[in-house]
Amino acid sequence: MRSTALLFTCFLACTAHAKPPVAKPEGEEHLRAGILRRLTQPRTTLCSEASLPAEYRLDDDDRLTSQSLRPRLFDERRDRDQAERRGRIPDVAGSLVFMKSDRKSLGDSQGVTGVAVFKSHAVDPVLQTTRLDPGYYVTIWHFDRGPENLYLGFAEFWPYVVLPFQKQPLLINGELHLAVDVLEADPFQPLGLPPDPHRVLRKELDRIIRCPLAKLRADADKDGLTDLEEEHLVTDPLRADTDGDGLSDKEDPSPLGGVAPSTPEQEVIVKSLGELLPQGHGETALFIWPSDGPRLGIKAMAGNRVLILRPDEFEKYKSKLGPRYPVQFEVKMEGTDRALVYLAGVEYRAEKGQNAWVFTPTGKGKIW
Ligand SMILES: [Ca+2]
Ligand SMILES: [Ca+2]
Repeated sequence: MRSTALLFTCFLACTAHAKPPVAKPEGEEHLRAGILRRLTQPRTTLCSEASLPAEYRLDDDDRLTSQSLRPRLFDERRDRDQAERRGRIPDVAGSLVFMKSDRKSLGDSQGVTGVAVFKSHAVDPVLQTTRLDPGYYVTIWHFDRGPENLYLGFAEFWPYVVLPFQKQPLLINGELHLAVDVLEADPFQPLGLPPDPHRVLRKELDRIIRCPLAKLRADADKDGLTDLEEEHLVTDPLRADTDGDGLSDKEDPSPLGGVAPSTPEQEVIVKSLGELLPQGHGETALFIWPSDGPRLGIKAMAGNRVLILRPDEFEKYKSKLGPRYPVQFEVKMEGTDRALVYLAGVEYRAEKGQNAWVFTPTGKGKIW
């Protein structure tokens, strides 16, 4: 009788605190339907744009329309030093645009000790090997709970460039206020070299964008990626493990792929993407690989994340989120234990040793 009562008590308590059941791997059809549905939904824009009030505008001498002027900025160097002393950003490391910690810049926020804007490739893909078009993140340091990193939903030049000078209060009434230039890249001519990396479609200087923090923070499935980040990763914002492989979207190096390799070629693919992609400088870097094959679960990729998209999904991705350049990747098998791999401009000889694949650069360009 006593054990029955205990059991009943436990049943109530355990039910109340039960964790959701572990997701089963999703079928390809279900995964694909979700990806296509999300890619056909309109893109979310959370920041509204207006003219920057005259008192916050830059002097002509300070006028920044190009990144090439940034090294001249003493304030920025000082702010960078400050950021480095603070230990930088634990989750989203990238390049610092500015950091402010004076009371005037922090606006009407309570319990906030600093605000920084960083650029990162966490959800905006690396262009093959060139790190153009990083996305913008804001970091807000809270006195009682440490730093908070929030994605702003746009990449540099798509269409904004966040200015290193910020004269206005940054946090007002639950919104982030940022001085920006509109230098909208032409999607048909996005390649080029600094200081004019893009042909500009729309140019408007001295703008301000206002981004509601509560909306930037929204994370419906509580997996640590915001709804906005998930939109750019094409993951399901209502499901913490989109591909059902047991790894949450945030931890999963291939959040749209869950299948284990079942052929030697798939083994080489998984190992190549896992080991040979160029590493970021302490930042998570997103690569896109359009593939007709199975969506492979690519584990143990230090610092990298790969989105595996079918060719038609990749076209929809570009229509929605802007032109992107997938990683160039090919595998040519020579029997079952040798292969040639061409990844991000470099050719490797892959050979299966005792239990692992070993890659050696051939020193040649691709000849097949
Ligand atoms: Ca989420
Ligand atoms: Ca997963």
